[in-house]
Amino acid sequence: MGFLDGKKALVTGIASKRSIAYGIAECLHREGAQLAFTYQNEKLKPRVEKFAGTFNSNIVIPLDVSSDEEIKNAFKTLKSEWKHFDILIHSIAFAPSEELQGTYIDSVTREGFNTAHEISSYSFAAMAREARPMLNKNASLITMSYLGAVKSIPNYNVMGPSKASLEANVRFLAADLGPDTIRVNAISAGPIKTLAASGVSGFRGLLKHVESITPLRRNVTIQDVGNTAAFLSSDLSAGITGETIYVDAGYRNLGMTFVTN
Ligand code: NAD
Ligand code: 0WE
Repeated sequence: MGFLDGKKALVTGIASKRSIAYGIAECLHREGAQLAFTYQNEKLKPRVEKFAGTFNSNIVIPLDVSSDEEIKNAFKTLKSEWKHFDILIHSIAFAPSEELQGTYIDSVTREGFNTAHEISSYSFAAMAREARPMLNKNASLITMSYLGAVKSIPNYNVMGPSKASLEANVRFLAADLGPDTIRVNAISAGPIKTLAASGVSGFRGLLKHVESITPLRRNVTIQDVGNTAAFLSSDLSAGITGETIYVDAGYRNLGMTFVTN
């Protein structure tokens, strides 16, 4: 008996076993949810098919969120498998790598700004709209954010404004879907070494720094994030919507990062 028995979840954003979406899939599966998956491109297709198999799923759908057509088609395909579903996991972000280094003011371009916002924020609203007619009562939509939404973090640059936009997106979607008893929340995770993070120079140093000063004196894992996603997916969190929940071992509440003990 799991607390997600009988729920159906669509999971986006798996690129590897280290992906946050993979940790979320593990926890949703453990609690009894049935899963469906999307993959960004042909290169990722066989990998995601293999992971789906380990979660007893054979629903694997192409979805590159840069195309409105693909977003529409993904939900059309899902509908041929499931008439209705309960949980949508959005775990997708992208900005051009040149814009994740140097100062914000010098690296940001019109095109990079638009790309980051489109892929990392707009796509969540677009998916929510397509999913809406298929969502059951008490459905839960979850996206992934980062502290750069609310604080300036070196090199995170244009991703910061795009996560701020994503968190605002969560509040507006929560207002629209709340009357249908559909909830929308973000999880703001601490840094985790995933594919998206491995391209970032100085990421190891960032992990070491966080580990040394964060209240729990450790980095978070994809299982920490997955367990919170399972809670937010379930009726245990029925009173929470429009919220950004921090899964960061306490980092964001530090007022000073100077170590005294
Ligand atoms: P990841 O590289 O494993 O996952 C990123 C995913 O985004 C990949 O599966 C990729 O296929 C997908 N993606 C990118 N562009 C896409 C597009 N056009 N269409 C469809 N999919 C696309 O990395 P991750 O760290 O698991 O990232 C998942 C989410 O978690 C992102 O929103 C990221 O901002 C967020 N996040 C990551 C961290 C961290 O430190 N790793 C911390 C907080 C939040
Ligand atoms: O949201 C993210 C990473 C998102 C991301 C990563 C990449 C790398 C490869 C978006 N686009 C790209 N584009 C690429 O070409 N995180 C929260 C992880 C992260 O990224 C950072 C961080 C942290 C934390 C970048 C700089 C500083 C800190």
